[in-house]
Amino acid sequence: MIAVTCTAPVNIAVIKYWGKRDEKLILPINSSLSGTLNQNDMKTTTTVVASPDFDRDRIWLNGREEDIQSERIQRVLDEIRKRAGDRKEASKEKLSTYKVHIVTVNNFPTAAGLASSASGYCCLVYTLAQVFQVSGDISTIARVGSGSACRSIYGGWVAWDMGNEIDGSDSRARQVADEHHWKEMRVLVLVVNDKKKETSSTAGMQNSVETSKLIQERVKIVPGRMAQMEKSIADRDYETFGQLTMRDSDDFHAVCADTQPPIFYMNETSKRVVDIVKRYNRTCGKTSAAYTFDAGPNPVIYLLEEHVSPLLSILTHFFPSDEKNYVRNVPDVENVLK
Ligand code: 2P0
Repeated sequence: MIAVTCTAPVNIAVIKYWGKRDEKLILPINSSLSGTLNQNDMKTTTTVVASPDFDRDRIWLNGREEDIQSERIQRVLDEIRKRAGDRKEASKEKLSTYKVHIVTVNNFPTAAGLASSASGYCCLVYTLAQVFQVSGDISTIARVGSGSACRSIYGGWVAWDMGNEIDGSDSRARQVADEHHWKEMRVLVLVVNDKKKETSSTAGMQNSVETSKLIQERVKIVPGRMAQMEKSIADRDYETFGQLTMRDSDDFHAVCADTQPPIFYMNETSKRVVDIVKRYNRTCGKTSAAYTFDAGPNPVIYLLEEHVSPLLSILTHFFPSDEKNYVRNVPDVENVLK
């Protein structure tokens, strides 16, 4: 029996991935770039036990058994088993026949637009790779679990190059700068809603590719933006980094609104945070905080350490933690419509 436990953090994109050219292999229509959060913050922890005595594969997510036959989990297991024993030729055949029991937990809300599939599939693939002794680049295996997961394989700043090959072999993650490169950078994750999102990323991006005209414009813009973003990170140029981050988030949500039926991930609270960040930057006389929103209403703010305390006090002034105040200030649509 072999048992391995690993953790993997979430990543938050500053150039967003939205749209696939191949649904099965998970090949994107544009490259993307993200920061991987610290291991101690939002993360997935996965334990894989492999044994010749198990009669079938099983998986538990946050304490509940899930369907192991899910297409994506099967794809990941197939890829891992194909490459099993890379490190030790002798055990290859035997190892790949072992069945696995997988236990995985997130320490943050699952499927609320907080990149849970990114850390989840990254952690699953990384842990399986240790158990089955897989060597080499495993970001392409994480990618077939969930696109954004390939970026969590590395720390620091990570690009997912879209690639050109039809088999996806060059659609993989690449570390742009490691976690020590921009020491003053901080990330605030503001949870305004931890419920499961209504439109999954997978379904949402498929609809966008099929119905949005704007997405075609976005794919033309992204290559230039990726180059500028990489340079701003290399130069630790916050002004450019922050402007590009907010612009790309705005463009991504414009594409969502241009989709049929339109997708609105941001809510009134999200919009108020955008306004607060813009006003904060005006007061500072320069870009000092940059918001970005994924497929959900929760704002993520990239900012340098010196701005964490002042911005947090402004945010807690407008959004006091008292639940009643929060509801009064920002009415929940469901309550209003009752
Ligand atoms: C990103 N998102 O770049 C973008 C921004 C959401 C908005 O990657 O179908 O869960 O599993 O490949 O990876 C969410 O997409 O979708 C995502 P699949 P995934 O972080």
